[in-house]
Amino acid sequence: MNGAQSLIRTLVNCGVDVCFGNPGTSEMHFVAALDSVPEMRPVLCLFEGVATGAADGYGRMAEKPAAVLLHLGPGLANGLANLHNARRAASPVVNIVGDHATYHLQYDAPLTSDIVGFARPVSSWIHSTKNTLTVANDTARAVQAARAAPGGIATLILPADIAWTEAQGAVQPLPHLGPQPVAAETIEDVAKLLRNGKRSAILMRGRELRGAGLEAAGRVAAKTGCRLLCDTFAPRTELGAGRVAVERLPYLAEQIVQCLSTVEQLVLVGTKPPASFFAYPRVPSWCSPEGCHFTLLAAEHEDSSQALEALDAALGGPAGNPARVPLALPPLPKGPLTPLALAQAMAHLTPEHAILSEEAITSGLLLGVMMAKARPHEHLPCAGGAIGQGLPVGVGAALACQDRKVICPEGDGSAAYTMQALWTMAREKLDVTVVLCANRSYSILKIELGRVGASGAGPRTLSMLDIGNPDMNWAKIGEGLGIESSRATTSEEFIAQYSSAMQQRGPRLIEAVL
Ligand SMILES: Cc1ncc(C[n+]2csc(CCOP(=O)(O)OP(=O)(O)O)c2C)c(N)n1
Repeated sequence: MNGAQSLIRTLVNCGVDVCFGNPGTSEMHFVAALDSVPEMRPVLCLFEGVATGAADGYGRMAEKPAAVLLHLGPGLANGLANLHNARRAASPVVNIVGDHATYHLQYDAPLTSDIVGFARPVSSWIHSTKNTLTVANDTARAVQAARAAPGGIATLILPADIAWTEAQGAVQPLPHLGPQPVAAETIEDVAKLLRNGKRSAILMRGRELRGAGLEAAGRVAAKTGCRLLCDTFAPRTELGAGRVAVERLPYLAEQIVQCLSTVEQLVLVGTKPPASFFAYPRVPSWCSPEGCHFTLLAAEHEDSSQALEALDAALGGPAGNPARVPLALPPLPKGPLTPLALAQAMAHLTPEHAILSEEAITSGLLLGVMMAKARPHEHLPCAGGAIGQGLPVGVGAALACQDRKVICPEGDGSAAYTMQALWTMAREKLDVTVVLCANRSYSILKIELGRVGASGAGPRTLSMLDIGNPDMNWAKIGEGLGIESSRATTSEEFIAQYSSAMQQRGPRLIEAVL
């Protein structure tokens, strides 16, 4: 068994059995080892940002890491923006970066670079394997580090000579470093706080926005009258009819300020006090009211669901009956295809249990409103603000949840960053429907141009925000990358195409011309 085989076998032993990658010469032994470990599913991505984004989507949905295989520093650099998003989502990712053979580095060949320097800002753990005696243990440590609560990016650098030299064999997984329990005193303190008669809200972001944690939060709110809030870009939320009602913080600073204006005490669960996404002249970055009291119920690495259940128990009294979201399906629209019509049609037709990897930017605003009361589903937004993650995250989510429909509402500008994901969807026959919101513009930046108070904008400025010259033909791009694709210019056309996509399995692209 060589180092590469030892590494891949150990990954599989540790439950990591999907690898998104884009290899080069220094990773050829890793690639060659794939046939000797058939339990590992390799997924070729044509751009590294697709591989890293797919690993983010996979990690969010599978709650265990996928591996990523990248080609030295430049391959890693191509994948960094989506590793940044994955870090913000606290997704577990085992990030394997091939390197030159150890003895070759001294010659400073063209692809030599500071891999650790590239990896550091996004990684919770970095290690360069130095010999074949340790490669298996290094791999087990990488998986342990990626999975350690709340989840992070473990970067393992694999020199080519370590990959090709005889190694000691594979090892078994190390213990899982799961979330830590929250101290009983903290629970008691928060229970007391929520009984002091002040106007309170609980702000959530992580695991507690699903399942037992969310239910417990609902009971706490029912007992105490506190509001339940979640971060604007909480990485994975359960939404739709029947779920415990949670208010999502708005995107714009002044709207967050308004939303929080009456809050006297804010209980934080795995998150920070809200701040605005960007700074704007004369608009505060800090969005909480003056004098607001903050308390941390659970840090990101702590067991927030258990903390909310314990809080519910500590509050005592009769069982709280959570406020739940009612089912309110909008009517099917007619006539021109507008963002409102698109939102109505999707909310009306999207099946239960769908996963929405959503990066529709301005076209997603009304979609969010409509989907909030649609059938129960899960929502994966761009957690780190670096666009070009919606399609890759859709790839990863579809591989993690092969029995569920994945839908990618996607802005055309955002899609253009990582459109190669369409090819991987086609190749892997993933059950993903891409709704390409073709407004031929960076619409959000037109809004931001006014908001930042930039003056003197003329035709050159506006040309930097216009992506309609020439128009990208997404139906043809999709077709060219192997996906069944169509174009809808009216509500009726969109409804027909989206309904049929919901009824069939496999990859589809609908270019919604808005
Ligand atoms: C990596 C990265 N580059 C650039 C941006 C800046 N940016 C934010 S939104 C946006 C345009 C989005 O356009 P589109 O997806 O078409 O959505 P629309 O604004 O038209 O609704 C850009 C360029 C970003 N957030 N991340």
